[in-house]
Amino acid sequence: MLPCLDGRNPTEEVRMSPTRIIPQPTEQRIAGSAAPFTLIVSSRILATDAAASVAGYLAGILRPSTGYPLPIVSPVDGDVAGPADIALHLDLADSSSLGAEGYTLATSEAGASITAATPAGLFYGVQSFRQLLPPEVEKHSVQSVAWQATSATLTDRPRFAWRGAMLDVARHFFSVPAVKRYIDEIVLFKINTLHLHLTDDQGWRISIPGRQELTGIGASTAVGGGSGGFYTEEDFASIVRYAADRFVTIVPEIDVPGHTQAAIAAYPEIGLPGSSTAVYTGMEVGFSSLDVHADATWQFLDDVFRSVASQTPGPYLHIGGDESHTTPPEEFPEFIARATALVAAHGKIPIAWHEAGRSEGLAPGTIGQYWDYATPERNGAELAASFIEQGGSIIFSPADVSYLDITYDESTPIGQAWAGGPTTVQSAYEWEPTDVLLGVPEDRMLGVEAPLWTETVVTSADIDYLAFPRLAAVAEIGWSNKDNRTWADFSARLALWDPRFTALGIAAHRDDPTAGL
Ligand code: TNX
Repeated sequence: MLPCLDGRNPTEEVRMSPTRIIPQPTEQRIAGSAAPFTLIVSSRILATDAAASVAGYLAGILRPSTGYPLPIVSPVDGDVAGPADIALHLDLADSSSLGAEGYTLATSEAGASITAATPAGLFYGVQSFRQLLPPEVEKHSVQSVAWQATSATLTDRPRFAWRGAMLDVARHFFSVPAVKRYIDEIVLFKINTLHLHLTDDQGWRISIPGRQELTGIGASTAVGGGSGGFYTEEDFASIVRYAADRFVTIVPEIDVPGHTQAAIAAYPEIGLPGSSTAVYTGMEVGFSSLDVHADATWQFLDDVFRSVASQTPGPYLHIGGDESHTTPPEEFPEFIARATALVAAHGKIPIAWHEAGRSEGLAPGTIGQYWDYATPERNGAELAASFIEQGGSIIFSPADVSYLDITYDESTPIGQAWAGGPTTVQSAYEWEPTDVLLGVPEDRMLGVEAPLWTETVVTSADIDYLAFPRLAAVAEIGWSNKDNRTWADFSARLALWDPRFTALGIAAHRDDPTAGL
């Protein structure tokens, strides 16, 4: 008999992954006869100093809903974990088998333990552990529930190093708490990178010392004419810290040479001669461009890249490069070569959308972000290949399956309908990076990223609705082995996630339950 099935018919249940965890773990065993782990009022979290911050994060999840004190105890000699305790073990010797982000998790009547070679691995073990507990654990007030976790043993590590989400804070601005909320949500699915699209035609959202007009004028509006907003240096630092505490790397994007109307409104001398210098609040793309030849442009980019590099501890700086339709085509490759070199000179690894592959002078190691479709329809495949030929690697964001702003179906009240849409949860799940670009070695595929463009997205509720559950689908593609995942199994696990989304306060989209089954 399988344990605790929420009243579902057990014969139905055995067809799906035993632990129901998303993303699907590498190996999982349910000890059929063993009794579950039970959290009780006297439970403790055992963790050495190096694991204390992850232990604090775990306690932060468990204490509000259980009401238990759950002290974090540093084990001293002879202090053995009891059957109601959760023990976090950091064991560097495990790095060869578990890698930098893997973990093992064991739960049973004998106790709960998570072992990893790194704090990041422990953190992912915690994300799996919380999913073994009843969904009410996600609530913020004390719940009266038996806090049992299925008896299970997991050994788990990610397939790809890059498991990303992108949030466009330029079309609409999202406050620091809204960004932190999204970080808390994406880590549920073991996402480790948050790409912030910080600048676009409709707004410039990061403070650059010495370039006051960027935020004075450039940040003053948004799509539809709202009041915009921007992150001060302290704001941005607090996002970066909050992300780092959750093992998320922030990747800042300064989109150039197109998508630059907000910057041009602030500093007209960097725009194409004769072009508009007004702020822009519409939804068109591809009409603005920096003046590639102007010294003012390069002085501007030097100021901006220097500041953004210094505000960002992570190794990457994204320069956009997409949809630069009014940049003279013969000047675009040279611009990209110079811009990627400038990023490298400021100590960061450049990333650019796949159009930048038109340049044969990419700075060494420049990463391409592919957004053509899962079956290429434009020239994305050849442009992505150019990054590989020049020694770089690829992040996969096929627009028709991973763009979270595309509508789910005809009735989706927000979002956009291009990119082969609508994009169902099933289509967000049923694609495979190694099938997109043939001939790219797997070790040059960094991973996957799901972008959320925000022309039509205004609130955190809007973010939640478009991102979930499709981000969970893309996260599983990034984490789980390809031969270890199927839509039928994923959709069954997703259905069981439903009460957890509710408990978390995430009003996720629900597909027609009969669709795709
Ligand atoms: C395409 S494809 C964009 C964005 C838009 C988005 C809307 C690419 C790199 N850029 O500028 O916001 O479509 O879905």
